[in-house]
Amino acid sequence: MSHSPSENPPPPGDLESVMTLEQFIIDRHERFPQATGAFARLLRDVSVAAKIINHNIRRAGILDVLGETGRVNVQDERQKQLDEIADRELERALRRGGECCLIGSEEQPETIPLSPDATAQEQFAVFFDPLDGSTNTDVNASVGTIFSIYTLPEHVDRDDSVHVALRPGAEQVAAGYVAYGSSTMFVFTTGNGVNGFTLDPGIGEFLLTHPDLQIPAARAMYSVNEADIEDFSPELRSFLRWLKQKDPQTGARVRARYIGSFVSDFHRNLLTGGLYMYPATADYPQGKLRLMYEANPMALLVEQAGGRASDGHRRILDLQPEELHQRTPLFIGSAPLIEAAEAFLQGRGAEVEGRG
Ligand code: AHM
Ligand code: MG
Repeated sequence: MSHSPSENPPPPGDLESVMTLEQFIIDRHERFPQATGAFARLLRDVSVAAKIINHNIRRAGILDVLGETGRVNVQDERQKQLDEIADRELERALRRGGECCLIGSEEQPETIPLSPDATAQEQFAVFFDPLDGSTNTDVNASVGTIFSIYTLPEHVDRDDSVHVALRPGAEQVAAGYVAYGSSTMFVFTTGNGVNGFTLDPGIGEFLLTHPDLQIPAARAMYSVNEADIEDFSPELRSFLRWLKQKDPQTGARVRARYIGSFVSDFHRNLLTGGLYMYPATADYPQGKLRLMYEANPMALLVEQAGGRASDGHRRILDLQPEELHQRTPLFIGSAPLIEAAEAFLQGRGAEVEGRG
């Protein structure tokens, strides 16, 4: 069932009729077996870091933390001050919590072992993009945090943990994102549906506002950096031409929306229907987005919401990662649109229904 904001909104100030993120995790305990106490604490740690990051983003102009640090990260991207703050807060929260034995971040060259002598029942590995779309921070546009959670087998040697943790996305036990938009939302899955929580800044709690999210099949929005069109393959250009035709059933036309912040573009498309694409380009021959902390977590979310994620030929969640910062082309969104994209990219565009 897709969420409708007008459906029985709670009366203002009536907090008894809404559920906090922590209550939700405890209440749904039996519905996802991996939701042990340790897992609940791990999610709490991520949500605490999200609140601190949110606090910094909301005061960014005042605190003068906008702009670059003067350093570049391992991927030759200029780091912004907020990138560093977000990375530090996530690492701190996960280190303090003690449930996580390994992290991998977009802002760090290598995975970092946190607690080699982990005594927690589970040994969680968490991969994250601390501040996705961070070029948007200087212009007051929305950004996000993305996270991906795996469990490691017991008794993993510290030196082996990195290799053991690089597993296909289908093995994630949970994934989610935080969207710092006109409100701040925490959206996650444990492989049993997708639920969205909105931060009530007055009480500092994430409240369940978007239960059981399902991505509409509608050809509503498409998100791609079309400035790169000269780099796109003829098959991809054909797909774009097809996409822009009127829907043969409804007569509706697709709209273009590209914020340049994957979390924000993904979140909008999840609510409205549509797709996000970052194909291979001359600048990024393997695609721009990273498998472990961008494509995989969003792929798990979109599949749990009834959508699909592909590199154009293969399901994202089946890709075997070789290294932490590996990139992949990405086509993600409503299932019929991703199926059509794959058909065009694989030279089967003529089979796609409604092709004019
Ligand atoms: P980042 O993680 O360094 O911010 O890079 C990923 C971002 C995505 O959020 C966004 O969709 C894309 O890069 C925008 O790239 P481009 O400016 O090439 O369109
Ligand atoms: Mg990113």
